Amino acid sequence: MPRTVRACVLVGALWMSSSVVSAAEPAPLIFDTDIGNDIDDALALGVIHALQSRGECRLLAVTINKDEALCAPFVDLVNRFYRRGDIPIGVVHGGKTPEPSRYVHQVVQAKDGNAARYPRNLASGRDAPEAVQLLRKTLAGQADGSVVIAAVGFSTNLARLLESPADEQSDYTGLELVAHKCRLLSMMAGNFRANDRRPEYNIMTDVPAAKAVFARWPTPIVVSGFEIGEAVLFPGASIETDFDYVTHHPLAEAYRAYGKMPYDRPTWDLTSVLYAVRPERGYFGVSEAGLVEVDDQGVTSFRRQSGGAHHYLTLNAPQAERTREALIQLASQPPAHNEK
Ligand SMILES: [Ca+2]
Repeated sequence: MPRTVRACVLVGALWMSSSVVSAAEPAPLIFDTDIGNDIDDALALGVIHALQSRGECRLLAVTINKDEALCAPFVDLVNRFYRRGDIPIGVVHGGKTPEPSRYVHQVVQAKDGNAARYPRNLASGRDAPEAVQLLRKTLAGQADGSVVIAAVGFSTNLARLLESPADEQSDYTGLELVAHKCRLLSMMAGNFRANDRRPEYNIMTDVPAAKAVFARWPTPIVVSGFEIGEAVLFPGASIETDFDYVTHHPLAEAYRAYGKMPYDRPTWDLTSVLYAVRPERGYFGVSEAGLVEVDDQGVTSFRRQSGGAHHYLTLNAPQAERTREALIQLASQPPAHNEK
């Protein structure tokens, strides 16, 4: 057995055994996101906060792979809204999609009188640490085999992490850090519907990075393909009613800014977060083991292989209903009262 395959099998065994105890231990979670492009990233961040309030995860850091200066302040104000304004935020340098977001500006710059509607600590992403440095620092401080990464944007930051050399944060290279510290990578990426050769946005936007992650990432990867989120729509009616427990809700305001209400948006990134924290709850089916491959156009394919480290999510009609209900409840859950 080649060494890399054996390492995957060993990590896979660790993953299986640790998932049994995950109900008692909050999952240490990193959220890597292109927040600011589509609105599902923003709702997914709300879902993470709700899961943390329920004691199921602990958000260690958010790293952003959309290269736009107001995305980090948006994440910061959402974290502040959920009373967790001290969560570190890292930003990509020289990354993809620098164009302005359709919704973060409206929320970051919203005012009531002369005061910012949503208080925040960061004025600009330029004041935030670089993402790979933050990933290295965050991973170095965690227990071996513990960290779950939910990656719902391009693979820019994660590919650079794998390439990173040892530094003052850790004697490990990036690849070694991931192999030692991570338990699971849950990604929104690709397209696994039969006979559908369309490239998926997260892959297509940074093909070399996606190729590198699927070829080299040393832990199990579970992908939520385009078809999963597309089958579970988040209802605009929920935005209109379930978020009214406060006068101004940053996620509802972002959703209204993103598109003409009322509209229902696929839950792509929310599904990936839900699986990352609750892998054992049966919201989804999981494919056989295999390998995800990415071609030069960004088209993904899946090759079954015994002992392969990759799986993709599947979804039947009852699962779609359960997932939708869970995501509505979690996204609209108010902040916990006693959180920092
Ligand atoms: Ca996204």
